[in-house]
Amino acid sequence: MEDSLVETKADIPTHLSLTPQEIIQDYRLAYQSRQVSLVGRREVLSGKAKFGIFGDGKEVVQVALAKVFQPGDFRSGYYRDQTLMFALGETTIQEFFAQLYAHADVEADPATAGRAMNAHFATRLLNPDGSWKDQTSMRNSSADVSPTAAQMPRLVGLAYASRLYRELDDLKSFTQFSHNGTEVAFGTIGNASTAEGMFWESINAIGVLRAPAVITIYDDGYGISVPNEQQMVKHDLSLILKGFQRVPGTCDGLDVYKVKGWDYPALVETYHKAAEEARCEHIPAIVHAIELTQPQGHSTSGSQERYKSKERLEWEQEFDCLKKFREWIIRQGLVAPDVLDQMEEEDRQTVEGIRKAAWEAYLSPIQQDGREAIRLIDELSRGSTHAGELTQVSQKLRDLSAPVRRDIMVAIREALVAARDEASPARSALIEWKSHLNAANEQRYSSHQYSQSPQSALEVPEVRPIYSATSPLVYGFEVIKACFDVALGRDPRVIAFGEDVGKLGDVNQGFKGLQAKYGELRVSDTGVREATILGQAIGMALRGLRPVAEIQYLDYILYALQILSDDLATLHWRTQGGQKAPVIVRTRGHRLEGIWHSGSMMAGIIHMVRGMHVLVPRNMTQAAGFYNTLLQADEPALVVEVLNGYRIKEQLPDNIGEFTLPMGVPEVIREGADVTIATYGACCRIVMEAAEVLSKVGIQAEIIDVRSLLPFDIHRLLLQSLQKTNRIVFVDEDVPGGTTAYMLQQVIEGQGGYTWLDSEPRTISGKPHRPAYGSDGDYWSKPNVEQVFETVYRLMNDADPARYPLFF
Ligand SMILES: Cc1ncc(C[n+]2csc(CCOP(=O)(O)OP(=O)(O)O)c2C)c(N)n1
Repeated sequence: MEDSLVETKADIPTHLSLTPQEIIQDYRLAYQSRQVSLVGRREVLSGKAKFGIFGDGKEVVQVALAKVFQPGDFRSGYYRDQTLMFALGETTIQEFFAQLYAHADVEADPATAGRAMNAHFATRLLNPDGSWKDQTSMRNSSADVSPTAAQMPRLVGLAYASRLYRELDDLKSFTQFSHNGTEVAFGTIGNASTAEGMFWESINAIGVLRAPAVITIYDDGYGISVPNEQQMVKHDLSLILKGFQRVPGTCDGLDVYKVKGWDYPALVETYHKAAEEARCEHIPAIVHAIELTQPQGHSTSGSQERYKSKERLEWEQEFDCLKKFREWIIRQGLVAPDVLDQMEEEDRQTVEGIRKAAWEAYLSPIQQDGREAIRLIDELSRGSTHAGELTQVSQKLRDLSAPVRRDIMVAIREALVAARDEASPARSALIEWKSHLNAANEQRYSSHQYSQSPQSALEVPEVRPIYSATSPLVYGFEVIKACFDVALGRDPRVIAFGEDVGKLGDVNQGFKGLQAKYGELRVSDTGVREATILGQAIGMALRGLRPVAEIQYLDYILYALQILSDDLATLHWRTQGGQKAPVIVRTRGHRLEGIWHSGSMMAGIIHMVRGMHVLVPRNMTQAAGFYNTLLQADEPALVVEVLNGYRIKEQLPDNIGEFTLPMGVPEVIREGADVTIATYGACCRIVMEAAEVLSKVGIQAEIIDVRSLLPFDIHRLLLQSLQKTNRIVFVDEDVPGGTTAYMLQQVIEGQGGYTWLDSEPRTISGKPHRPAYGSDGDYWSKPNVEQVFETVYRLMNDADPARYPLFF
């Protein structure tokens, strides 16, 4: 043990006043959890479940941790936490098995409704109508994701929210989320996952923000097969975490505890200290739980004998935390061994009983659907000339002892193919029932990608901007600033942060002077750490705040893209509406100068963040309208402002804080009858300029600013324009086949635009490489007026060469 690390004691601390009953209850819970792992693995190996990952070997740490987890606290953890969730009463053993079987019913698996893999935990933070529950009366868990360490960024915000609730007086009334910031956010992570950059970025951010997080590292020496020697310098996390260690008496840094993961009394005391400091003083902590084991290996898809030595496996048996816990209980004389044996036997039976109930609950509705399919197919076969074939189809289904829903759909399809030449009431009944099944499964697997609540962004009523004779002409950045000024003044939950957002008011001054006006906690600077800026926002939003998180340039969103994609965008869907994080991500892009300040990789983004709204306003007034809409909604969104728009003057609406822009509604910014040009963002200016030139040669282009890529043109305005012009061109700065191809697919396939085309649809995009530097680099890397003009003219020339002869 290093001197500077807080040492834990081996004896049961009397001041914790643990009763023998409580200790035995902890043991039994840990024992039951071990049984769940053993039985769970058996279920996978026997084919009832597809994959299993379990928390065996980590039980004792988790029962100790659960003791300090209070109502209002949050967990951000990973797949090893079953014992913690059982101990908190937030996941039942039956729910655990339901998830293992992929029981797609939110009643059976309230965490993910069968949508995520097994051991992906979450509590339901929302009422069925999408409104928040009272978090302070529940023990809360954010929803797990599989990528290693991806639970860490959101932990930053979950913990930091406590600081905001404590230090901002205007938030004191939000007692549904916090009681004076006394809530602790508990993170868990495996030793090997600490090799991820996100772990270090998060630890650093938590330390800098003085966010009350207690992070447990379960150290079992391996990451699947790779030992610590190949994971981290000095093979010992506590050693390398030393630099983060708080100097006693100061608030700077984290407390780092190192404790044996099988040593129950030491663990109890460690968590008691760590949680107390975090809760009362907002001092974060890391608990490095060492000497842990993995009795069944990493998961059901491999065997640890292939990579662990005989000596290591023997050591693991000897140091199994349950074995050690049991020995300690007996040594302490808390219970006689034979009584403990009897309790274990009872617990084994309990777990087996629950498993059985979970399996039956999972299978029974599917079997019921199977029986109905068999009945309808048998009905169809009566009097059919294909009776033989149809009977075979229904018999195949009948023979399956544990059908899945796919088997039923396959049988229906086979039956309909067999009876394709025989129209009959029985066939119609089968077709009707098939659509009923499809609709049910659509709901089962695809609901809640976006908000279904009355606060959906699509439900926010449109309020038009009001202009008067006195509406001033101001720079674009001043429009943004005026909008956020109203938002911050109106709602104390609105918290803005990012690199240079605080003192400077962002690099383009959209928050100029607002930190001075609203304080350092409302408008803040952050370190240069995009993934955790986003994580900070997710955690805060999960705790009822309204973060506006800034990524300084669109180009740098790639650092946060994994968290955007895996965590934020999937959150509502992967919990089937159980959680939401209405984060507004603000960034700027498309056009400035050079390779990493003028990116417009919109297709890369929109394809990876389905579940979020992606808005691409062409000027700052439009951006402000989107912010006003989003601040009334309960959904996450990304707003990409146009980088070169801050110094362009716009008229400031009189109702800058109130007017709203609808999502998914394009705007016709120039009318014309010959060709439709769909574009967005900075390209609007270029296309408008090209349209002027086109008009000089007799071509009237209708220009539509798409404004919102996700959702896209929900009222089919582009189709209406195409019906008029019969020609369409898509323009943007992304790579060829990027967002232009997406828009083309939406209109030509999605809206059925192909039937209205008189000319081939065209796309105009940037080059496949990144934008080159300088004005000429930009001109030859991105769409320009000449290119738009020539492409559209050629289109018209193809249609009517006599009227539009080539002259270039
Ligand atoms: C980003 C990412 N890379 C790789 C994986 C595959 N993977 C799953 S678990 C794991 C090892 C994790 O080891 P550790 O953090 O020690 O946790 P343990 O499973 O041992 O509790 C790996 C590499 C993943 N899920 N995510």
